Amino acid sequence: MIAQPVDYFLIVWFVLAALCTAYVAWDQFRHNPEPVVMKWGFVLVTLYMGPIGLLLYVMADKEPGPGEHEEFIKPLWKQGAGSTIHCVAGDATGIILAAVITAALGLPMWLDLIVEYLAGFAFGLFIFQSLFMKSMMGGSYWENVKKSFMPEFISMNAMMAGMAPVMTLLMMGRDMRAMEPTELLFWGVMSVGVIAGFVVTYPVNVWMVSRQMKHGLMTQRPGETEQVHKNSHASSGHASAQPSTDGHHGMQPSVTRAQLAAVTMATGLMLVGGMTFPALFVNMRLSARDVGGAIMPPGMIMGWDTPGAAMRDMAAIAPRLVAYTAARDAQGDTVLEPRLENGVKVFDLEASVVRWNILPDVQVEGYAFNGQIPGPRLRVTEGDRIRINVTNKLPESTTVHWHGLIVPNEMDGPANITQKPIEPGGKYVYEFTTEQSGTYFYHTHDHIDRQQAFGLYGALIIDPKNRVEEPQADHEYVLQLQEWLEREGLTYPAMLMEGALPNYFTINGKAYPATDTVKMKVGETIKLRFIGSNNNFVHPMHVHGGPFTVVARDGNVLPPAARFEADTVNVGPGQRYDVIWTAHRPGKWIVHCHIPHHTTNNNVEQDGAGGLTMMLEVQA
Ligand SMILES: [Cu+2]
Repeated sequence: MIAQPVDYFLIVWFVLAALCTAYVAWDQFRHNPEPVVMKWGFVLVTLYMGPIGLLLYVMADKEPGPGEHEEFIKPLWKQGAGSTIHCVAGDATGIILAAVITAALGLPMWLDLIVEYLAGFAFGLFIFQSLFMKSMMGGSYWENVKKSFMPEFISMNAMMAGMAPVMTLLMMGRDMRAMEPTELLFWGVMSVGVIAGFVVTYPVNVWMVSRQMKHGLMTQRPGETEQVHKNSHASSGHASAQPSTDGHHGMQPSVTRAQLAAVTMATGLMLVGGMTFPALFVNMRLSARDVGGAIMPPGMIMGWDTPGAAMRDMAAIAPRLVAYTAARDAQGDTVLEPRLENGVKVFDLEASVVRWNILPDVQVEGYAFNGQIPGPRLRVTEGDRIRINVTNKLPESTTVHWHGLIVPNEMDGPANITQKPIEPGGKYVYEFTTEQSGTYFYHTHDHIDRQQAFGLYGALIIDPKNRVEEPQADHEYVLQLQEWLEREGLTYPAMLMEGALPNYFTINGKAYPATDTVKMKVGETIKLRFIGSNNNFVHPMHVHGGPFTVVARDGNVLPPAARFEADTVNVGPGQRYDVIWTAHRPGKWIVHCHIPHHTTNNNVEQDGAGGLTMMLEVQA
């Protein structure tokens, strides 16, 4: 999926890699005079290293003019490049195949690296290195496997020393789509890993070629068989590999045992370092199945002991999960009319992933009941029997809790405590008789810090049987608060955690200036029902233009003697306050949170405010 700017780069990269590979393959098999194993080596390496593979091919190996290949490939740096190519072709193929398989099997990263090393070594030794040696030297395949073992071991150690940390740190960084072979980013990381491996193992290969431990590039003209070729080199003298002192093509390594032991130990240490270094930064016990595909908020603390569940909890909503895009001006909190079934008021709620505009130019991904944020308003009367059919279309389990209500325990909603969570695609029926009245709300009670932060809540207003008991006003407005974290085109659950603090704030799913304006006349009253449907902050909600009277708290009407005047009320998560405000003077009177950051949109004021701000427009 295209979710980040790097995805555009990757598309360009892989188009170029495909073109480069096609060219190298065509040129190698049509024009370039060298053994078939080497032709395949360049083709594979160009596939993995894209334009860099092409660069190596034309600078070091492609015959510049007829008959010039022998002379052209003589310099040591080119021989070293050739030696590295047939090492990387085999090793990287084994490593990449193993990476795909281990991701599918869900093996932890530390085990991935070991399997990848063994697969890379096996591919390198049994296919590229031994076949190449056989084509150079003749002799039996197994003789060549034996001769190739040490050079391949040294080269592979250096290759993996470069590739392992680059691969691991990029795969398990912020954007863990890199762990999923179905994502372009996985293949991008593999390419960067191969390039890093190439760079680290190149000096080792140059040394081994200079000591005649490995062959680099060579020339093989059409019509020459391998064996004839070997003889012709010995006789005609157009030796093309690193010139050997004894004048024929046999490998006489000029290396001491001490040198070989020291280089082997050094590359072995590089390998161990490369495979353990990432464990300083990332949790290598996790697998693609644990966290693959997750994109984490910038600034989240992820240590080598951060569990996969913690990462999944704080990860962005994957944009491809969006099932419904709401209209730009769609409203949340619309009243859902029940249908009557044998005297029971029945509501249907469906939770799904939506795209939602909190401002005309700011979209978020969210979790919504019935495609709106907040979910639809349920309005019933005290004593009603109500049934709510909940369907879960989210990618994770969920439940619904009826906040503040006296209900049978199995209707209360806490996942894994009073009920089994509703699995994706599942249903659950909540049914109870309302015994209270006032301002209430419903919300998810499964992974609440994630799901409610994404918008999975709605108002539940219960009118008293006897309406005269309720403080009256000319107008009524329900305010449901929420905090959002939206960065770089992705929506993360806002949390009081490092890296997860919110940067947008909404009343009924909209940030000012997209919030509602209520029109009133001087002398009229309005009942504001504040609902702390947000997850993180106590919002001191303030009304301009004179005090209001607090008439109810958490759904309970205060007796007249307990009601009080105020102009600011602290609405904490879960709390509700009903206040009645009188319009004394004409004009634009704002209702807003008194934490000034909460009246900005991503730290910017728009039309004088932002976020948790709305307007009471009073006419004379
Ligand atoms: Cu606030």
